[in-house]
Amino acid sequence: MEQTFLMVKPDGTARGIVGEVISRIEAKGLKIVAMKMMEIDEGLAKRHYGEHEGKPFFADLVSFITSGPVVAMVVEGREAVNVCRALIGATDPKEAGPGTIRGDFGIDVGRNLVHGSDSLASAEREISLFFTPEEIIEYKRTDEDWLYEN
Ligand code: ABT
Ligand code: MG
Repeated sequence: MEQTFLMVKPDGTARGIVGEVISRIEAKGLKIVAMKMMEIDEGLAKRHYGEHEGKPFFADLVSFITSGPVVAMVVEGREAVNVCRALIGATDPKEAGPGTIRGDFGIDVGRNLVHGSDSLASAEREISLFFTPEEIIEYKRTDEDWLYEN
């Protein structure tokens, strides 16, 4: 099983789609194993988006992600990284397909509602930025035997 980091960004919390995001994760069969609402400070924002440091949109990105509460999660499941990216949709909501979170709820690339780790290595890095090991909880979904063939 893989774990990935998923986060409803300040635009998503402000627009009241936290429940919608959680519902889609649960409906897909993925398991939320850690979750908290929090405010991101500048230091954490810069570490989280470190790969974009120096790019023209970096300052806006940091001020946006620190502008209001986010809901951070660790999501577990088979190929969870790719499955979550598919649920979220393309980076630019204008191009994200209908049925994806960004495709259904967003328009602008700088207001794309949800973050999902883009690789297993990013997932490990981002999970450790936001959660301690003790905050990640192990439990069984009762439908696991039917979600997975083996
Ligand atoms: P994140 O989940 O936010 O990391 O988005 P995603 O991985 O789909 O896309 P990347 B490339 O990591 O974008 C990070 C944030 O930067 C914003 N962005 C990106 C711009 O504003 N302009 C750009 O040209 C690009 C490439 C979009 C992403 N988040 N926000 N908010
Ligand atoms: Mg990214």
